[in-house]
Amino acid sequence: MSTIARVRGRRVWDSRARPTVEAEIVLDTGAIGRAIAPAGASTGSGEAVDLRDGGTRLGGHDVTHAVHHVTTEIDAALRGMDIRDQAAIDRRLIELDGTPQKSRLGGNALTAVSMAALHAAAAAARVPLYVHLARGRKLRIPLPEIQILGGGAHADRRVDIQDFLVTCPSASSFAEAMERTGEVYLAAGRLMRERGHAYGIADEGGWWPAFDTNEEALDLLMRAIESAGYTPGQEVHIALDIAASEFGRDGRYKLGLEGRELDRDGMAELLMGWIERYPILSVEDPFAEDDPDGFCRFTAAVGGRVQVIGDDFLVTNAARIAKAAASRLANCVLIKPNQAGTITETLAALEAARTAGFAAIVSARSGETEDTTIVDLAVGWNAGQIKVGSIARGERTAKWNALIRLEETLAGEATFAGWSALPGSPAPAGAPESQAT
Ligand code: 2PG
Ligand code: MG
Repeated sequence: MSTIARVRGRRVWDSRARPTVEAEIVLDTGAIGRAIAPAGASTGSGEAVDLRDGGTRLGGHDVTHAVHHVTTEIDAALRGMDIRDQAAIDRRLIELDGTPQKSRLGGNALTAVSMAALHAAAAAARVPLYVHLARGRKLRIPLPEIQILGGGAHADRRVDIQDFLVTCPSASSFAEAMERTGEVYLAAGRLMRERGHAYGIADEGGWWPAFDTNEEALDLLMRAIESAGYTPGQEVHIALDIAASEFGRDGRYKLGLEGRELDRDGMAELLMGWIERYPILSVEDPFAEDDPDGFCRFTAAVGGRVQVIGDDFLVTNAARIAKAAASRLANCVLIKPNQAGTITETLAALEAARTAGFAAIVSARSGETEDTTIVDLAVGWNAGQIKVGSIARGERTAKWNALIRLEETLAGEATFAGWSALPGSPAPAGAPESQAT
């Protein structure tokens, strides 16, 4: 048995030039686990809360208190614990924090420590993290959803819709899906330049959205797919993250770019019109987190042919997912470890999704680092899908390139999830059972 000898926090930097928390766990054997907490911009009100220093320094985003908690209180509480017992470690973190949304010690502190514990356990077992997580279960290489154009809170609200993504379930491999996406991304860049609009990129690496309407962005994406030599809806499909909580409240949706306000029905009509006209396979957060009715009606109308994802609304929370399942509010859930705050709660959310018959997408945040823990979670837990932002910028490519390597390593053992990852497909063999990791 290996036990925790020391836990240490460190202030490092994320892709938005903001400080974030790195945790390092050293075991009595000398083995080390290390992980970095990511950070969201379009956050759900129910998710674990990052502890930020506030004030004026570094825009109030500094994390010195959260880092201090890791090195003092958390270190003292976890020393001597069995590294194999992730559930007990996470329970102790939750009890130590003592608040419903982890606001005392910080969701950022807890996420980093919980993920570091997972890495330390894998290091102690001398296996890659995904192997440690898989426990002999059959694996799939996840289907990626990849951003081509940014928007919403990740691009100064230059367009209302947050993510214009592509997904390639018809690809024969992950590597092929990436190649198709790369062609589309480059074609979109060429088209933006031709319009005189290649001004740069948004938070997650997608092209900066210089458009007059949301539909203009969709049209450009269609043309990019075609100009890359693909047929939209065959080789390449469209996925959207509406992130409607950012502009919707009390059943009203303010499309700032187009200067109009829609009610719930108007919003549904707009989205259903897009689904008719564009090869959209997946829609995330089509309604705001305070609008379960909008979600339910939308899922009832299009859930048979489109993946409807709850993100801000479900916040990687098992109880919320179970409730959403009962009212058939969505058919897919986003899984973000730092929304839950610990690995054990993240896995519970994934299990709740499985029980509900929902598909699942392990997701990065808009503020990211080189940390690739979510790649191991997606593969080891056989989540089926992954979303990491665009195909550009190192904090994104760190994850994609790790998956390229894994697909190669696991050739013959793991197949590319492709269509099987989408809702309505039979549950994958080897779905996680109720155990800590
Ligand atoms: C989302 C994520 C990632 P953020 O809404 O799905 O795209 O954004 O991390 O800002 O919540
Ligand atoms: Mg989202």
